[in-house]
Amino acid sequence: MQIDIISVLPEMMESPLSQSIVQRARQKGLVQINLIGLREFGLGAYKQLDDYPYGGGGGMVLRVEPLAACIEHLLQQQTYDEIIYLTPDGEQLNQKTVNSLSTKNNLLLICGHYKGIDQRIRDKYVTCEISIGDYVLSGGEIAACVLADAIVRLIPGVLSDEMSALSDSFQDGLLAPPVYTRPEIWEGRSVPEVLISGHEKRIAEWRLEESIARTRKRRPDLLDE
Ligand code: 6GU
Repeated sequence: MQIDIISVLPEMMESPLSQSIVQRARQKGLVQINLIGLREFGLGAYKQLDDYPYGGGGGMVLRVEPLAACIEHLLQQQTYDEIIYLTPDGEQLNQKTVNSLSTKNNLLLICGHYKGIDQRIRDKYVTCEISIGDYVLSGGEIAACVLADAIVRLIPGVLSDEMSALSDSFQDGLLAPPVYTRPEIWEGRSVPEVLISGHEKRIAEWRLEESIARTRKRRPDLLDE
């Protein structure tokens, strides 16, 4: 898979996408992530990227021409299955969308900034608009890292069988059950006896019950779906 990310601040994403599971996936060649700085496509001597919104109001808007030039430059090298704009007014991200995106080959992510990007870029190029929740971030970069991380861990070969994403929260529509490791007793608190019993069937039943109880308490909306 290839994930290209356009941003005014590409450096912001270097560290989060160069650690842990995402980094291992990149080293194994299972995903290629390219951070593309928009600045070099800026206008004039000052490489201008933004301008005042027509009709007034506060904030700045990313102009059409630098974004269009950058996207067209990339489109000369490959096509994309989806061109995704990260924006708080997008569709809220969930595991189902992540699962679906993890089956694609080429994704282009566009990070918004300031008050957003000129609507004409969205009309012409963007196939999918995603928000990571009902709150406002300073830019799309952190959201792009969230999306890329969630997608990359689902690419076959990225997680070992033991780490399998199938036991993640949400993957079966339920929150994950509690987990424990050594020591067996800590400050008088014991690990649930069933987990030490060695009974695989009882352990599986206990985990399912705990998952359902936790989901009912914290996220009853998930049980309705
Ligand atoms: Cl994708 N971008 C910004 N700027 N804020 C957000 C968001 C995205 N998702 C939630 N808040």
